[in-house]
Amino acid sequence: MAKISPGKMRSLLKVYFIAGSTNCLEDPRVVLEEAIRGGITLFQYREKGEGCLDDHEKLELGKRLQRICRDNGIPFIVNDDIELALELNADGVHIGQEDEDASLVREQIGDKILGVSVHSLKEAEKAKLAGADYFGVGPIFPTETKKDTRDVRGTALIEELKDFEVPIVGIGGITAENASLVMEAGADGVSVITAISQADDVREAAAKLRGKIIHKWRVK
Ligand code: 3NM
Repeated sequence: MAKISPGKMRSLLKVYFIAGSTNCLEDPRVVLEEAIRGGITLFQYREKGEGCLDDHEKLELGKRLQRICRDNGIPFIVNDDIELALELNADGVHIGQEDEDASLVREQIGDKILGVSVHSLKEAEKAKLAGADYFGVGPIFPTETKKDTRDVRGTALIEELKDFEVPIVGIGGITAENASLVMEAGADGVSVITAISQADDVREAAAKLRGKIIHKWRVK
């Protein structure tokens, strides 16, 4: 598999759904299927938080969610866990600044998609040199989902990162109501946990978000 092009990456980042078992109100497989029906463009398996699955169970749920993604042509990204990503032969990994060095991860995963969370121009420069395929920037808005985030900075960093020519996805407290602000700042897409996983109607929530993003994308 050749390394993903920035153009293809930008299109995949539009509606980037992230979830694991602790985020979902019902079976994560059902939630993922519904989110796909609603029009998500990329999925990240992030098995974290109180009561999250470990070892064999984490692997098994990963396999099931990956199968659903494969059956629907949605690339499957694994959060943090490089070993799991390699074992599953996932389409990519997403790492934070607290995880392994991005250039070492790039060496381990070859041409798979590499997403890196960045919080400053300096981190972005380093991630670009390491071969990041996209930057995750957040938290844009306050979030209840991740307790150890950096300070909320709004869309300022997204605007500063425009000249890097690396695709950008915003994260943190993003909803259908505020997603336009993230796109207007220059992001290529939005990544969300709560806005989709905790919705009463997951499919409708994903479709609503997609409607906002795709509209912005077309008029850009
Ligand atoms: N990373 P929600 S914020 C996983 O700032 C994650 O890097 C963040 O969840 C960062 O859509 C976040 O529910 C949580 O706010 C996003």
